[in-house]
Amino acid sequence: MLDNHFKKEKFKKSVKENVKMLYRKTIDEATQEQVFQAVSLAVKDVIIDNWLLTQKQYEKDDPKIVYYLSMEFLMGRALGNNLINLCAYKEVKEALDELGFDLNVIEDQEPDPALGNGGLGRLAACFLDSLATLGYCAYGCGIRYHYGLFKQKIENGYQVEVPDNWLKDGYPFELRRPEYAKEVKFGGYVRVEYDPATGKNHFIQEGYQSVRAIPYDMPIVGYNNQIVNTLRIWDAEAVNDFQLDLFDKGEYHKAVEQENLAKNIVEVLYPNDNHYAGKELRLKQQYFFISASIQAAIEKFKKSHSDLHDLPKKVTFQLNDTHPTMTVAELMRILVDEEGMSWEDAWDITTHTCAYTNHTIMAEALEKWPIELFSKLLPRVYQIIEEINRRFLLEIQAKYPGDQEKIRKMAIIYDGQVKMAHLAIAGGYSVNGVAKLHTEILEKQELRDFYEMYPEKFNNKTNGITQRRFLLHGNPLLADWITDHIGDGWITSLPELEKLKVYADDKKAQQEFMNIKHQNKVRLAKYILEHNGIEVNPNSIFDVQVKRLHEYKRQLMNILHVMYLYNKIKEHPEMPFYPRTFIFGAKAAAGYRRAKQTIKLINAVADVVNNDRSIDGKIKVVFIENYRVSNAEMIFAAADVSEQISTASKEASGTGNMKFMLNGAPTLGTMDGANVEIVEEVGAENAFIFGLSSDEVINYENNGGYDPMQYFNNDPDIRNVLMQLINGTYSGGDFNMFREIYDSLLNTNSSDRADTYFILADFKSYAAAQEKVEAAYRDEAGWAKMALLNTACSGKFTSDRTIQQYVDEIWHLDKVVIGK
Ligand code: CJB
Repeated sequence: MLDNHFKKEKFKKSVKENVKMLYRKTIDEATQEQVFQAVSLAVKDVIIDNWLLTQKQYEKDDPKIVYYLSMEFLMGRALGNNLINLCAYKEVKEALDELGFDLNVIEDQEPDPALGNGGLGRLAACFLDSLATLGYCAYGCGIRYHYGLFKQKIENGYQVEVPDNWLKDGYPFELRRPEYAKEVKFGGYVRVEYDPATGKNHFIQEGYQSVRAIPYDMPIVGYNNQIVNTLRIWDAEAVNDFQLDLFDKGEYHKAVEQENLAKNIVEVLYPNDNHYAGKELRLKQQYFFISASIQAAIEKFKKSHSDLHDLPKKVTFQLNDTHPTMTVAELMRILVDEEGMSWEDAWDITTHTCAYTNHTIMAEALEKWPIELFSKLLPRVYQIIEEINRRFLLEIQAKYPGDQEKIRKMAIIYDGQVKMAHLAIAGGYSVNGVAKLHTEILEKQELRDFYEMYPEKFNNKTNGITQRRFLLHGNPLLADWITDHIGDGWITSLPELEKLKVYADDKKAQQEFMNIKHQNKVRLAKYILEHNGIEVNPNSIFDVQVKRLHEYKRQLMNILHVMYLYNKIKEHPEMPFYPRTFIFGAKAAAGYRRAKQTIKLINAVADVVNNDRSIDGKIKVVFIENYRVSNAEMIFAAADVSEQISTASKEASGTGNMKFMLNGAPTLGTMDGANVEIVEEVGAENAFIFGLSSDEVINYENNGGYDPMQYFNNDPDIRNVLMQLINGTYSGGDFNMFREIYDSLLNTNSSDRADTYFILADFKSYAAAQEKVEAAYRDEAGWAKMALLNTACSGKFTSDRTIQQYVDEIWHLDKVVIGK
């Protein structure tokens, strides 16, 4: 699908024109950043034509639409990805070469739009890519945060957060759409007006403050199919910049407040992952983007349909976790208050239009809002939730007469709090988990009462990732090699990778495969040297753990194991040891103290180990600063070992695990999340599995009986490592620097059980699995086969498969083909 705009000469001309128009410069005077802007505009020009075509086709076909509502979209850079999906990457690379520019350097000029924290936001981005590629009509709806996730600097071993001003130079791929602005109302009170003519009450919000929601659209380019969908992110503006009438009435205060509300609401993404902060501003953000998105969706629906009762046939609102659950109440408000529908009809429509995805069972991530805060900020929406709750409790009572326990556990409003997950389950037609194990835990443990009441709503959708970004773009050498061997069908049909299995024992294929891995390791080593000043050996094993820093993900266990290995090498310098580079990348939430201490510990260990000449460079530890989508692509491509070591039952799915597998890195992990399915696909002999099972963990949690002290007392290796946290080994003699980490593992002076995440229980089986990794790596042919099989068996984990399952089992969308 080579659009003629990408005929090289024409493209070059367009870039030069753009440089001239934008900067009054000739191309050889332009900076790399200016060339990035000019190239992006030239690409956008092509995209816009397809965007229009897509719009026309949608108008003609009138397909069902999914609105993917999410507080987070962790998109990563767009330029390279757009070129990949337009099938124009190589042509543009050549064109730029001829102009004297390197496409890689130009791509590097783009800020990483980081409108998300981690897995949940990146999943949303992969889903948009698959939806467009599969030809489904979908809108991503979110917030145009002025500051995305902070940039991480490491100073003296500690994380320092730097604001991410990603819009500073203007973002070339977005399109402001003021004609679709919506008004969103906060606060005030509800006046009830009885209408004798109809016998109905009308609910009128008064004395409120408003914000104008302005949409910005970003194109989502499908792969090689001319489809361009839309990610619509909402910005906020004051309703009137200068409300003269308010000034006249002396309400200066109110005018300023409205302006501040607008300014604050979209200012910054909350940097928490798997953790709910409970701030009023966050609730404002949620209602802001939901109200605007639902209003826009209803308006769009009404343009081409006369009966709102048909909404469920044409629209699904998919709630990405509980953050957008306000949708249930806002849709009810619009249908009842604005469209004059009966409660019963509105409820029937709502409960056939909304669907909810659960992404975590971590208790601290469960959103519960105090009713005072909620009702003050959103008085009418709160009334509606009260009514939903009242009716829901009647339903529970009818099903379980006299069972107060059910009410206590299931009510939407209880104990002065609004429980968002309960609202999402009651108000929707589907509840899904994100991996088999996770969905099972939801059904049997976390949401058991709801599963018992509505078994038909529950289903599993194992996560997936897009191979277009994480292989075709991120690992071009491997992508080409695969295409040379099995053709390029895998780009849109990942299970075709299975055809690589016949090469698993082929010596030449093995060598080529490992040679590509080596080149990717050299590329990463260069990046590490440039960005971290650490020299690493590409012939060592690259053992990688990259993901958000969270106690349940157990980066701490990883670094404690490094300390243990280092002790062993020091004690037995002669013992055989295959050189290893332990690579970490992780941002910690700004207020998460324990996580930040772990970062310091990793860097402290790195300092000691990397500078100890006596160990001959056998171990290197690298903490890659500012882990994000753009460097992730390079890291996955270069990894030998994929560390997926969360406490079993805690990681809902994981998606990094899939990206490593796709790039040929075997999993070293627990039987948690989607690791279970990875092992199912590739075989236990091609992974390194260790640790407590989720049943064992849950059993300890429910029944007690776990005593970490026992490991400390009985295992001298463990004791030694833990003592080094408090004897100054890694802190230049400071006994207190890592005391809190030590206490968290052994001491119960806090209310939590010590070693909440069973690090000591799993430590020795982790160390044993690590030994197996080393032994396996020494067998070159064996390792090459294992690595190759990981790639060959990763077909299930494409987000194309996940999306097709959402379509078949939840959304029931119609496929669209341009020009048909
Ligand atoms: N997840 O990234 C987040 N943030 C949350 O607040 C809750 C969950 C993650 O979602 C991913 C996508 O489903 C999962 O793969 C991951 O296990 C989960 O932690």
